[in-house]
Amino acid sequence: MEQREQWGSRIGFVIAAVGSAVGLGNIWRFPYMVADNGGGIFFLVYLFALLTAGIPIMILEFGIGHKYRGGAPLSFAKMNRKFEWLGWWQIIVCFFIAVYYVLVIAWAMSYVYHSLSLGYADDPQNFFFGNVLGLTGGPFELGGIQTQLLIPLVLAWVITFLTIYTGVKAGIERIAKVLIPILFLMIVIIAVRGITLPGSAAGLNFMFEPDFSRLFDFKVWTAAYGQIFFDLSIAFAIMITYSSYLPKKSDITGNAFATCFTNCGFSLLAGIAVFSILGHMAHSQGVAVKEVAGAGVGLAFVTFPAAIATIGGMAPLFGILFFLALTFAGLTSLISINEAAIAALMDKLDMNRQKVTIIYTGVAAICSLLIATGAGLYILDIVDHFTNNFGIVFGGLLQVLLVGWFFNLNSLQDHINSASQIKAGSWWVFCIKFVTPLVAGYTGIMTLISDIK
Ligand code: VAL
Repeated sequence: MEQREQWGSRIGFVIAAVGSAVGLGNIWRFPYMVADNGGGIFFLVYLFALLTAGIPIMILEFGIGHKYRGGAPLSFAKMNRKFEWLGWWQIIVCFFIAVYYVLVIAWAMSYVYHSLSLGYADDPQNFFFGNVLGLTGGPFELGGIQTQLLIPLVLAWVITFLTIYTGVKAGIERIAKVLIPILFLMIVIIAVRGITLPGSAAGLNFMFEPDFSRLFDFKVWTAAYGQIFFDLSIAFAIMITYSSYLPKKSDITGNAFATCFTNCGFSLLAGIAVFSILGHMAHSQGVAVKEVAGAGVGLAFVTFPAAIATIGGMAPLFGILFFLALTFAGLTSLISINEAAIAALMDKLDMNRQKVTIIYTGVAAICSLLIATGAGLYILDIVDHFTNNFGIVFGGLLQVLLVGWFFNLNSLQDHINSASQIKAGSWWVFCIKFVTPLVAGYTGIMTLISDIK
């Protein structure tokens, strides 16, 4: 057996983990989750989910990967042979996410190009559904893939392939070190521009003002928990895989806190950037923010482009910055989603990185081309719903149940604490054993019931 690859440095690992966590989930998904789920109340529940599930599970996953030094299936199998299937469940989730995730990156790439002329500004709805997605008829019309999507789609796969093929340190770590700082800079520039626009305060109020009547709405809880899992890349094999490349002596909890806070800080910035600009658009049209904000998956591609156009002279530049940020964030995450699956296959088949990468990315790329048709958006919405609310939430739930209740959690706790400055104490055990299973179980079951109805 070859020796397991390693990150070049601690900071390299944290940047790669942040690169995975910060993705479309933060820029594209987070704002529409806020908009669809009661504004500030969603944000509060999201923070609760971060503290009780996000951080504890990140520590757990970093601990598992680091202790057992394998991708998710191998790590779970080393804990207990009977747990291996859970790892494969998480890998299947990765596969489904990768196949649609790359599509959204392709949309973002094509919007970088269209920002030059603001081609999307006049009629953003028709532009997105007609020009970009090629939908002219009903929702299930299966049109052919648009050439303008084919090029970015192939490009996204080529970048992903080359990065993973090159390896952990020379590929994944290196690309994250280049793209992530640029990404943060771009979002800061957009947020600063956003909050200096007239009307931005109304947009921010919309994001932060809690509608307490929805505090007990299970949909808000489901959305917030689902968002935390997706957003932090937890419960679907990625963080276990990334931490399996850490050196022996590593500060597990410190790394977990750094990754979680940087990621959620980024979501906050992205939310501020998006809602302040939406606030400005609402202001210039003389309507309430609520009326412009609720567009579901289309928020970033239909509503936001229209809002960008209201900025004035610098609009094309801000369009480019926004969609480039989306592209960079998406690529470093796409790489991690595929790395989780590739590492698992390498462990299982005892094949080298290069061979597995060629086969796996080839298959995934073909599948994504197949759904990149006119019906892509609808497929995407359905797959997103199922992978998040069932695949990820139940995968996370089973993980905390199995590891928390059917495994000696204390031995893992000792391992985590051996080189960590902040200790994972009884608060951590309490969150893993009780809080997360209860909330994730409740929201998962409620969603199942409402879907069946
Ligand atoms: N966490 C990433 C995101 O927020 C991916 C890996 C799902 O987009």
